[in-house]
Amino acid sequence: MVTDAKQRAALAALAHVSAGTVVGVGTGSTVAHFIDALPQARVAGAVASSEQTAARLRARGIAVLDLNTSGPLPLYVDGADACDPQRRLIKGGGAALTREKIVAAASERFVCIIDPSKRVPRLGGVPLPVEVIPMARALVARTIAAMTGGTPVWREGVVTDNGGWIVDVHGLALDEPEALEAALNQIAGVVSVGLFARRPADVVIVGDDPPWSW
Ligand code: ABF
Repeated sequence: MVTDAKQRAALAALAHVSAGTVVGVGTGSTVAHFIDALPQARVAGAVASSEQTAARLRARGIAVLDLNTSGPLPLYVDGADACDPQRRLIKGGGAALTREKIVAAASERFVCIIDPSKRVPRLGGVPLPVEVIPMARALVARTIAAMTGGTPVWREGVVTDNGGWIVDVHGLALDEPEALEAALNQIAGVVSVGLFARRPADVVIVGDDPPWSW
């Protein structure tokens, strides 16, 4: 079952956590299993990539710290929507991509936990989420369509923890993920892009039975 696979990947990630450290924690159903098991790792605290994650951490008795005062983090653990052999990721299905990117950037090591369905030979099978400033939604959508030939679809009704909106770009050619990430980041009104190619994961754990990583 997918739930078991998510839990296996999450539990395997505990081996990367050192007692007494502050850990960055992502968002999503795979990470929820990690949070549930985290009390046994005896961490000093956690930096959360979303309000949802912060609430779950607090409910498990784990102190939630502000990234501005925590300093650099030794470890970030998060899920993904798709992962290629180079550990490049598409993230943002849960609309938390901007804070996920910030916490990943602040972390020395990024351990990504996925169920086997997320492992893909090349990125592009899932839409690419982009967080935008609300007033720039249509501008960003037009620009991305002209620039890439992809089809942007507004995720209507979703407001991120930062007050942003999400546009999901379908049908992208993702032959050069690093270049595309850089180009999309330059569009006025884009807050962040759910491509994690320039800063990929350092380790990916797949929740097969038994779990394995590369
Ligand atoms: C977050 O949670 C995201 O970036 C990604 O969209 C999602 C992974 O989904 P799940 O763990 O629920 O399968 O990390």
